[in-house]
Amino acid sequence: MTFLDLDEPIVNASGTFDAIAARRAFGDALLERFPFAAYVTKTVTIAPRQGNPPPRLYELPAGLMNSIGLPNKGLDGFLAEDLPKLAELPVPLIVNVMGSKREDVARLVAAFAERDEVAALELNVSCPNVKTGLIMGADPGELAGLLDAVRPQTDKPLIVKLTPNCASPADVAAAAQDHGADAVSLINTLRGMAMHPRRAGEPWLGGGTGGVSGPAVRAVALAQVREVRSRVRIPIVGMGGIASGRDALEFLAAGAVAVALGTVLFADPGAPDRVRGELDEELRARGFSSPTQATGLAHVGREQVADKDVTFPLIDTRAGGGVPAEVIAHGAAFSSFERGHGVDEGVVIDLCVGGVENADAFVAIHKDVPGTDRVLRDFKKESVERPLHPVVDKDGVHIADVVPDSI
Ligand code: RRO
Repeated sequence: MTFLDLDEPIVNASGTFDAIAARRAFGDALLERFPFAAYVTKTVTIAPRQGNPPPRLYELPAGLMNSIGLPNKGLDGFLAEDLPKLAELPVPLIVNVMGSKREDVARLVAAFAERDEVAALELNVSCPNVKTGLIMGADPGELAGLLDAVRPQTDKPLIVKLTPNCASPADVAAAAQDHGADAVSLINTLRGMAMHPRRAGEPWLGGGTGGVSGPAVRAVALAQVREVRSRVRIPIVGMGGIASGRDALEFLAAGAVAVALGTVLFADPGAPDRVRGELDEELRARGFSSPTQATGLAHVGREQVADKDVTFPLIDTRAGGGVPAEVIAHGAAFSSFERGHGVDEGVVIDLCVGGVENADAFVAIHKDVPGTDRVLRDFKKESVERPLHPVVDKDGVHIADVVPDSI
């Protein structure tokens, strides 16, 4: 896998799984079967913080709202008390850091740069619950300035955690990439509020407003992952309401190389194993042998043909040497039939970008879906009338033939 060389695609979202408390509860059993491919810490700041006044949580019809306010022991406390414990986890450790000034973030990053226990850093520029939390993450210019200060401090991978609370997450992601970020993760929570049930006009949360997470934000997150993927080449860790293997597959298809579970963990601590099992089923049903093969399916054809060139490898060519023909066909299947939109000839033909032989593969997979034969017939007709256009990746490697006008 292209993200930190993980061979599994599921990590935790920062702040939603306390590995130290879990170790206390489950002992070494936690280490023997750690539920995530990497562990992301709760945000660390330079000075210790108490966090926001209670109440800190509010349950929503389809999610959760939090206003935790970043309680943590501060850099020194984390280094002395938490890091030694987290270093015992059997997976790469990603430390999430945040500061209200560039210099603070640079100092945090420099401190962790020296620690072999730390595999990567996640820059939290997206917390909705502290006054300065969003300033650097909502504006591409601010984020560029932050990365210019932080990048020289470490060779470790830097992951920028993006906010959905801004005009253009894709612009921010592009600034992150251009100024040295190795990956982006998205989304952090969406800002929201709840009124006190008895005291009209007063907010329920002690912090006033909070961050909305869970199934309520999944569609927003999916759209943003897809949009960011169409702008940047660096790996994306997708998150936002993922609660099933199907959800995970959709985030991969939208362009993520790994996914994070967050809010679901509070209701279902067994979610990592369950989601991984379900994802395997989803992948197997489509003939994929690894999650990587599903990455970027929702992009197949479109950006490539628009540019007459590929602006990013849809499926990392370092991992597998190009996009297999079946993947293109599966992509079509995933995007149309499987989405339950029925057989829309136009859509299916548009998405059958791999050429006639791929359309055959497509039909082989979906031979029981009513209308498939007719779609194939029409597709063959289309592709004969309109010559296929070869698509190459950024290294000039041929990855597919497409029907140019149909995309
Ligand atoms: O601690 C929090 O209130 C918090 C943080 Br740092 C964050 O990044 N996102 C969130 O929803 N809550």
